[in-house]
Amino acid sequence: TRKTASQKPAPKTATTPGKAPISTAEIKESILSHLEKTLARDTNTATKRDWWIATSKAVQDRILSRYIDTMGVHNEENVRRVYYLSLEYLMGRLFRNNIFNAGVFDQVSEALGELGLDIDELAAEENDMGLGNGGLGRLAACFLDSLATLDLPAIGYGIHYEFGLFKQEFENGYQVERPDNWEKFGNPWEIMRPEYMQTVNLYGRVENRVDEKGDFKPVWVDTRSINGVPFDIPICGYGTKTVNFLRLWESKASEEFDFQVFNEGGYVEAVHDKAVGETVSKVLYPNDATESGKELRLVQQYFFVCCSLQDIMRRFLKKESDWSEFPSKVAIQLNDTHPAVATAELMRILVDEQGMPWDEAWGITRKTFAYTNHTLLPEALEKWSVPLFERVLPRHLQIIYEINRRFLEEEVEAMWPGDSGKKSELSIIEEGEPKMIRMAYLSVVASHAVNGVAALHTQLLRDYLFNSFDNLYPGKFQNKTNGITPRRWLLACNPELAKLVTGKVGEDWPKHLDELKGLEAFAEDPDFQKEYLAVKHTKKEQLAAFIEKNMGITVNPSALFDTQVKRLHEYKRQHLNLLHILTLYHRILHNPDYDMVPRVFVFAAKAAPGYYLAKNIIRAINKVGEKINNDPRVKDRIKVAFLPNYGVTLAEKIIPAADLSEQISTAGKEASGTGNMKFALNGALTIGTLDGANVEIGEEVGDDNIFIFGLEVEDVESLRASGYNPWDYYNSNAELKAVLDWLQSDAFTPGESGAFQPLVDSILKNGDPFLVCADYAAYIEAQEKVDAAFRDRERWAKMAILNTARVGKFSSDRTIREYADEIWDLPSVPVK
Ligand code: GPQ
Repeated sequence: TRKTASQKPAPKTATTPGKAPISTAEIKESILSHLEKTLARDTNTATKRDWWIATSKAVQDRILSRYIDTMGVHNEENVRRVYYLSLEYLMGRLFRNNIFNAGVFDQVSEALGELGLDIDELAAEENDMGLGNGGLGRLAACFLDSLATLDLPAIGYGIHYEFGLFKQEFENGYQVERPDNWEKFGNPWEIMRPEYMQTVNLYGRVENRVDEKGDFKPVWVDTRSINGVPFDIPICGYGTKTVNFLRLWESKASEEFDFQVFNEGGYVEAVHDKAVGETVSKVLYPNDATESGKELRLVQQYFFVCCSLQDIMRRFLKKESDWSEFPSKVAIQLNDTHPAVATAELMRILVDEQGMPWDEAWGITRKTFAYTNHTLLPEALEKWSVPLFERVLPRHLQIIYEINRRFLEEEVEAMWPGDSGKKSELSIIEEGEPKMIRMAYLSVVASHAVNGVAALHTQLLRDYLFNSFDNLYPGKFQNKTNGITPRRWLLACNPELAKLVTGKVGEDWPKHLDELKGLEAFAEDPDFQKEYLAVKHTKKEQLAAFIEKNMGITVNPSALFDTQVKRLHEYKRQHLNLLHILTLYHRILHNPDYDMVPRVFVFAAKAAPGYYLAKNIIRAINKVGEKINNDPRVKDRIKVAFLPNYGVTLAEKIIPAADLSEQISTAGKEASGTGNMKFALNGALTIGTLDGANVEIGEEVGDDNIFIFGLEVEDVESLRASGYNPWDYYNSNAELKAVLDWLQSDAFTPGESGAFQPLVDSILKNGDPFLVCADYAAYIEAQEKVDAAFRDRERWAKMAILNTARVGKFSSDRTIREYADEIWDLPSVPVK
């Protein structure tokens, strides 16, 4: 793997703004020094992993000196900060990103070249930091990048899971899950900070005491405690000096042994008991947009919220003594309802521990929190059963009841006097057996701002889920359309396109993505079209090589790469895509000369381990793909590659190579989507429904440069209201009938019939909840338009270029600016 050392180039010093003035020689020296002094290795025995760590440490050194400068400025100026609370962060690999953002890419790649090493090979040594499930976790990671890049003082808080999202393998088409021990070989980017350890109390009971003045004074007693130790990951802004950090809590058993067991000679038993406290941060729950209601999950939520709030208060009290100043220094953003118990925890600290009157504490709480909703799906709306919640957090339950009582008796009563229907509709506590706490309602009531993540989604929140709240609290609901960081999703993952773009619009676009507009002028320029298509071809060749090497499937880089990568969910309708594949296959078998643009269907998706229908869809795609890939009659017009183990790193390989981006959710179900933005930026055309941010992507790129099809939200509603029957579509569309029947046969699993019965039943017998049949014909027709457009290479090139040129809006820098201005009231603090 080591190349022969190349010729030594002239020493180089960076001059671009934000780049550290460090030379190639200095970086090289630093790498060699870390190899020896951090890893105790010499150059002869060093493995690639050693070089990866040594290089990371050399880069980290640069980042840490800026980090110290940033913290110095933030502390000295006693700045207002935003705290982002999220149970998920899908960071991916940090190596390239940190090298780019620290502004030392040229120096590092030259230094490695001189050492006979390849930067890509070293990057590949790093495990993905996969501490999240899907879009919600990746959004948090993009936001951290933008916050630092915009010089906004921000700290992310989360959990230092020992096991991130499971690794996915396929066996006979089935998804198999393997543990993701991501830190097995260490993590050069994180810093453990035992000095900031916090203690968390759980369980126990509340004693209702009365104080000297005769006032009710609840005391939470007989609790069990665990500790949280933070690990900090510096977050380096691009082209700026700001370095913020992500603080992740790891649970540790508290030092207090059970002394009775201990003294009775039960030393080993006492130590074993301790280990239970360390399970809290063991593993990320692998559900995306479904709540599971498990006790350990609630403990995780409270654990990280409690540690984070104590940390926030410790920082606040270093500079302030007046609690009324708290909301002027602290803005807390709740990434969905997962950290919503923070609202009750802040009330508990202020009222119980600081002795503050309720109303004053409530005023502070409401000014401090804001809440982002990421879904309308009922199965994803978090609810905790009251008995479970009471066992784990008895005092917090009382506080939530009191919040609810005042909310109903004061606010709801004032708006709808005497209306008990309104009270039960809006109550934070849902009546039933058992009673449930509606975490979304708690979050709305306890926050000063609530936002959706795309214009359509926010409108639907206001019209349906939170309609009465919107009437009660005019102006509280806002839209903040999601975004993606252009550093990772173009500059780093597609250096070929980045270079081409920079040649036309200059080098500011990674910080000012609207500059891409400058490409519009070249959309019809034949030379530019050629270069643009050549870059796309290069990325497709790279992906083709990857597919060949990892899956043994040969694909033609000139074929249309038709891509759907995202979590596996019925509402995202990977099975609609599958029906299209089957339709093409069916046509080919009935007409051997069927004329179609050759396509490579690329899938990647993980299914939650307990989501059987999603797993059945995975197996169906794998098995149908296997048959098609090996059927000589197809003559390579169709290839299907379902790449295992989707994650950030795989996305970085697939997205730049895509021609077509499948965004085909049932209208009204996808809150925003963010993959859709990454694809469009990299010049893939979207085939999609008018759902989530697809609507806004369409507005930006123009109707001629996107393939929109299918039912819209209103159509979905009226179709349901008029009584939807999937059999009507089945009986009247011969192709649909044929492919569904085919799926029910054993054609794709010889000797094993009924393998995909769950999938077919969900469509035909169980009422087709996501309207696959209703959208089938429109989808097939839209795909025919895609086929026609792809044949005209100039037209396609123009459309693709206009996609790249016109999606500047979807930079997460724009999103974060809006949060900072409209929710957080947070000024930038440049670090000199
Ligand atoms: N999202 Cl509720 C998740 O990734 N996980 C979740 O648990 C919930 C939502 C997604 C949502 O489905 C996408 O439409 C969004 O683009 C994404 O959050 C970020 O807002």
